[in-house]
Formats: sequence, structure tokens, C-alpha cells
Amino acid sequence: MNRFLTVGDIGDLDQALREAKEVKANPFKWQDLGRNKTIILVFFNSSLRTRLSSQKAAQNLGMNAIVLNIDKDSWKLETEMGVVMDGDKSEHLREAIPVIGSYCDIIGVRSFARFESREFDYQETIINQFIQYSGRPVISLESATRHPCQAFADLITIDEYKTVKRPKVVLTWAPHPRALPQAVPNSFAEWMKAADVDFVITCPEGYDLAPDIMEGVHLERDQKKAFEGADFIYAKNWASFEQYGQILSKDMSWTVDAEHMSWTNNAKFMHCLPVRRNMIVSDEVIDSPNSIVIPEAANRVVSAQVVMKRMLESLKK
Ligand code: AN0
Ligand code: CP
Repeated sequence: MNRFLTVGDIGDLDQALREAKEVKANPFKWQDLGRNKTIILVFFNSSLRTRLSSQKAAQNLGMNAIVLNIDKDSWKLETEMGVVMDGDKSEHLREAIPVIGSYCDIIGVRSFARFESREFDYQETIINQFIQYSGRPVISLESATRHPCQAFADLITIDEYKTVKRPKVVLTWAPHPRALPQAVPNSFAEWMKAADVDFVITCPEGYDLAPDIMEGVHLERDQKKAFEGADFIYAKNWASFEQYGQILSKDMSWTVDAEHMSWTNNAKFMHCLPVRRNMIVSDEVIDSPNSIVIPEAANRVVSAQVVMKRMLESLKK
């Protein structure tokens, strides 16, 4: 495995889930695999879970992890090609990426959507430059349009908590004061489409995800109808794709509260975190026994470790 960006990069999902179970049951079994190997985790944006779970996953594999916070620890980086660098950016990505690559064996990158241009974001301009210029396997730690480590952890969590073979999984939009990327819902949808689940998206008008993500998805505009019979409710805010990066609604009737959960089949509540309480989800729901947000976050170590393990195995070949 030399990149981890979309669901296609993981291959067969049942095999990936079996590997996740093995890694979770015996996290230190592959300590030799990472000996004398280094991963550099590059962050253009804030993080709690991704940073810590990636470091822990690397440690479990016996690998060294170095974290670099761009803008805070390093020079401000120019990302546009062909510009006269007379502003506040001291270094270009074109040099920084191969330099980072020369110090490590694997690179992880977090670089959120900027919402300046849909083309720039959806072409995955930044992470593709890391793939092109680093000479190293690259893991997305949330790129402009995808968050695969999160979606893989979500799939592992659903597999652990499901009580029927083919659960009904509902992705619901919920209100938020700021414009958030589509990376988490895009990846969640992409992974759920590939998994053996009954997958439904519910969101207000204007919040449909990109056409290739929506393709083949059961879209139910009526949130109550969508929730009926659900085994898992996955809440998330995202900004509009159509009116790119805009906030079109802050309708608090979409906030997942106890009444919403009463429409479901005693569903488990999921969210990638960080979550705004009483915007996305009420205190009552996130504090209820049906909330599995903490084990979901814990599985971020497992998903990251499976991906790093596969990359290390490929490097050995
Ligand atoms: C980010 C997002 O919605 O993409 C990160 C989520 C993992 N969330 C925020 O910026 C609040
Ligand atoms: N879920 C997630 O990726 O969290 P962080 O932004 O804290 O890493």
C-alpha cells in the first residue's frame, strides 16, 4: 500500500475488518516491523484525535513518529505554483515536501478544504503534491475532500456494535456555526456504500454532497422518515457543495435530540468529534448509553495502525 486517501486504497473491506480485529487484539505483535522506521505527521490544521492516534499507532508498530505543525513550527509554506514569493511565505511546498520525504519512510498529511475554490479542493491539490514529490507512501489525515482514517474507524465501530447482519446506517446533517469541510461525510458515505449496510443520507435542500458521492445513495429529505428503523445515527455538519463552502441553514430542528432518537430502532449515536454540544447533538443524547463516540474515537488507533502496518509491509517487499 503506498497511499491511503479513498476507500479504494484499502481493498477488500472484510479483509480490512479482519486485520483490524487482529491489530486490536494484539497491538504490539508487529513491534519489529517499524524498527528504525520513521513517520512524519504534517499538520496544516488543528487536531486532537488524529495527531494522538497516529502517534500511538506508530508506537505500537515500533516506529518513530515526528509531528510537524506547519505555520507554528516550520516556515509558512507557499502552495501555489509559479508565484513571485514576495509575501509572508518563506518556503515553497515544492522544496519542503521532498525534504520532509528525505527524513522519513511514511508521511501523513492533514490539509483541510480551504473553500476558496471548489476545483482546488476537489482536485486534492495539496495531498497530490505530497504523493507526487515526497517519494514516500502518503496517508491522508484529512485532506480537502476525504478523511479515510476516520471512515475506516467508523466502519470498525459499526461492525463491533451492530446487532443485525445488515444494519440501517443514517448520515444526518446537523447545524453548526461555522462552515465545515465535506471530507468526513464524503468518506463516511464512500465507505458505507462499499460496506454491507442499508445506508441513508438526510440533509436539507442545498446540502447534497458531490454527485459522485451521492450516486446510488438513498437520499431522504425528511429527517424523521430517514431516522425510522435506524440502527446507527451518524451526525455531522458540512457546508454546501452546490453553493460551495456556504452556510445555507442553521436550522436547530435538525439537532439530534432525544425525540429524534426515539424515531429510531434504539440506534447508537456516532460522531467523529470534535462536536458542538446542543448544536449537533443534545447533551442528553451524547451522554446516553447509546452514544458510542468514545469507542469510535478509540478505534482511530486501530484504523491508523492497520494502514501503517500495510505500508510498512509494502516497504519490506
Ligand atoms: C473538522 C471537519 O469538520 O472536517 C474536523 C473533523 C474531524 N471539524 C472542525 O473543524 C470542527
Ligand atoms: N475526528 C478527528 O479527526 O478529530 P481531530 O480533528 O481532533 O483529529
